[in-house]
Amino acid sequence: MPRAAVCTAVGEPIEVVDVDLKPPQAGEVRVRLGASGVCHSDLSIQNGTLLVPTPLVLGHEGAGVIEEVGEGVDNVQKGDHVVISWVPQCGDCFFCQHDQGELCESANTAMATNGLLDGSYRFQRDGVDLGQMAASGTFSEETIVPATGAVKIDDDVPMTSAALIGCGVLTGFGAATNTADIREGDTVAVIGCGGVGLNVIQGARYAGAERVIAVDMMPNKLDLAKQFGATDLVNASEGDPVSKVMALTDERGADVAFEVIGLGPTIEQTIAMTRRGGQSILVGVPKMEVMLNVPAFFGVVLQEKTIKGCWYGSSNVHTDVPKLARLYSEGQLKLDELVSREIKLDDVNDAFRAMEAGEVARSVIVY
Ligand code: PAD
Ligand code: ZN
Repeated sequence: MPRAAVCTAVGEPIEVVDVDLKPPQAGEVRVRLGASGVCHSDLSIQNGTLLVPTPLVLGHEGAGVIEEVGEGVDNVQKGDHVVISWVPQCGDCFFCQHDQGELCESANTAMATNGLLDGSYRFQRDGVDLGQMAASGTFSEETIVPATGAVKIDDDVPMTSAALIGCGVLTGFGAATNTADIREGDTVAVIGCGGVGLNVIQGARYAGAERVIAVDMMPNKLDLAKQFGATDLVNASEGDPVSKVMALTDERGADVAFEVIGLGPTIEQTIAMTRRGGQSILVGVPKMEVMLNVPAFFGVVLQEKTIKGCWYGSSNVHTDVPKLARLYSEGQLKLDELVSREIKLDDVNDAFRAMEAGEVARSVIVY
């Protein structure tokens, strides 16, 4: 009987309780979690920014060890270390075949129901079905995931670091290296330097950006941004960040600007600080009712700006997860520096508080 952190309803504190877990069905695996990062998207379900059916086991940024495989599973076996992908990528659907596995159709039912790929549930609490966030449910000592959502990595990557690859790193680094087209010598701006934004910064430097202008309201986040490769720091609590970025770029704007918070006003700032002919990449997940207010002619057409959404760093998890693990082992990717504090599953409510207060890059639950 694993212990798991359950979101019972929007606005309610998370409850850490014993739950039942059914055995894996065909094409599924049971994973004993080693660690799980606490991402803003977990908080967004608890506070109602992201509206999904409740109750459910939260968590979608995890790594662990395969304990049991269901019928027909051949990509992993018992004892393998895996990163959990919150978009299980089937490899066969239209999107996977068009190199856009992050949009894999096989994940649609799971996303809508918080169940597994067929919409059925593996977790129960007191005989009542429990969903699991994005076919993951990593805020649990154990979980069942589709085998296509378990990606094998080398055993030498510590669990705390491996877990972060599963969302914040894959999304942020991928936003810079896959979603955007950053050229050697570019100037990039990043609004929001949390667990995801810091990875956009290190990804942008990896992609060849010469200057990375980090924008945040918290001095501690700007210090971290510098550690992750930012060359210029803008504190958005001290005046309009758009004019500051314009001043730093000969009034032209950034070649590529990223929004990594999920707020209407900062999305508009991101588009405004993008240069003519440049790219605005939207990563942060806004409340569902947020609409963009951008002048279509003067703001987009005349200026030939590209405004592009980013889902899961436009990543192919089956190739990008092992690549990121390798970059980490070679010392080319910072992961340990993202771990602000290691916590217990019981501390998840405090991890949400610390995230809202801007105290942490990532809290990581260690099992
Ligand atoms: P986080 O809370 O760690 O970071 C957010 C950062 O934004 C913090 O450093 C804040 O200080 C900063 N911030 C807040 N308001 C402002 C402001 N007005 N101006 C400047 N800075 C500000 O969150 P995170 O990094 O875990 O996640 C960031 C977003 O990315 C969030 O919306 C999350 O849901 C989303 C996300 N999207 C995907 C995807 O596939 N698109 C994947 C994972 C996470
Ligand atoms: Zn996430």
